[in-house]
Amino acid sequence: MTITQEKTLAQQVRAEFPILQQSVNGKPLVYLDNAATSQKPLLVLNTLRNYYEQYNSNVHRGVHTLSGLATDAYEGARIKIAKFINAASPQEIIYTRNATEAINLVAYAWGLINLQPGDEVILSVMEHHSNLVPWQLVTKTTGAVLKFVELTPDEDFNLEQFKQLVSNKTKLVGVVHVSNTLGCINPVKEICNLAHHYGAKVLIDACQSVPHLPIDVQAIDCDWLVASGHKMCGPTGIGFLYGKLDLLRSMPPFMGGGEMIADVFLENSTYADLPHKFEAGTPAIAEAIALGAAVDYLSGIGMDKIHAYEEELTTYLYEQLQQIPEIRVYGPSPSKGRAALAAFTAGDVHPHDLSTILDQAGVAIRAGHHCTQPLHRYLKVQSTARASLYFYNTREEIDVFITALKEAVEFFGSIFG
Ligand code: 7TS
Repeated sequence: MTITQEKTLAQQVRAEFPILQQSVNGKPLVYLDNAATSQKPLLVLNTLRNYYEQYNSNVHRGVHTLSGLATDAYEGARIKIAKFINAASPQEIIYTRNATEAINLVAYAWGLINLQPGDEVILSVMEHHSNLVPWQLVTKTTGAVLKFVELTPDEDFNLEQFKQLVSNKTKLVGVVHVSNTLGCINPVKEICNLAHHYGAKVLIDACQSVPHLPIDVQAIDCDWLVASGHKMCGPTGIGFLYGKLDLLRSMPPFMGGGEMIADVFLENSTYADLPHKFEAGTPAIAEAIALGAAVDYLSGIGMDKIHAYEEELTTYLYEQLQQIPEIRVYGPSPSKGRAALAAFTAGDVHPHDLSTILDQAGVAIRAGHHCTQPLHRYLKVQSTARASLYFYNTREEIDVFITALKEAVEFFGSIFG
């Protein structure tokens, strides 16, 4: 893809994101915090508004017209999500509040009853807290043991070490597809193959991959996969769990209440079929429908196109950062395959200070541990600054960011140096 085509994609879509048209601190907003949450196109905003203006109603409950419309749209969005990740059936898609809730669902509904004392759960040191803490809680209760895959010297997933760790004792492997800090794209298909050889199940945290790469759950052959709607142009408050049908069928409900039952008696109940068994209570109806619109929007552009565009943009970002001697970027180089983000430090300058100065230039980046505290500890750094891109970002925005970053580094250098 040529540079002209790159610019064309961002330019084509830019006007559809009203929030990006504003100034912050007197400067045009340069939004580079997409790994935390993405911005929303008009299609998604209008879908939310239309729902509340035209057919707001509870789903699966009434036979009246509005309830029928809401139910059709809610279930229609499920079909779109299933197609988007190539699930075999929409029944394999469970709506959750976010990826965190989806992981907790698996940890509690599957982990609590399937893990025994001495069983092993393999995670990696680069996991987001949401793919660590639920497993800490569940292994403490069950007596299962946590094991961790570390990094290669170039700060990538250590597949060779994983091959040594996985065994007949392994019952579950939980791995992030794209690290929100290192930007590495992990070999999830190979991880699934190896784990399945030993009869272990695999959960993929796809929070940072579903918004950016084409995903095919059947090709990956994962047992579960989770994502958050708000990182893929959708609203907050909605995410999903994909699970293989038989596996989801074998799992007991996570939460009890309305919507998830077949028959209720005073002492016991029978449960609804998938996916409703896991969707207790009134769901996030507007948000689910709007997530369907986000999927339409992304599919309309094409995930291959988004990925190709972001690859070039990421390489440019990485190269520009490498030009600043004080900057240390974490994770593998783009030649090894890298997602659209870069976490970095600038000598002794505190990332929060960097972020504050950049904000004055209208540039939004994140500073902190990005909910990967163990990874930061492993890298022997307290916190990092992170610029994360999406397909509506341009080279010119990266130039604005780099210029402001250089000025900030020089400013702090003149104070401390
Ligand atoms: N997994 C990964 C890899 C993530 O990046 C995040 C959010 C989550 C799980 C949790 O998502 P949630 O929607 O359930 O909260 N990551 C970030 C981030 O990097 N900055 O803010 C949130």
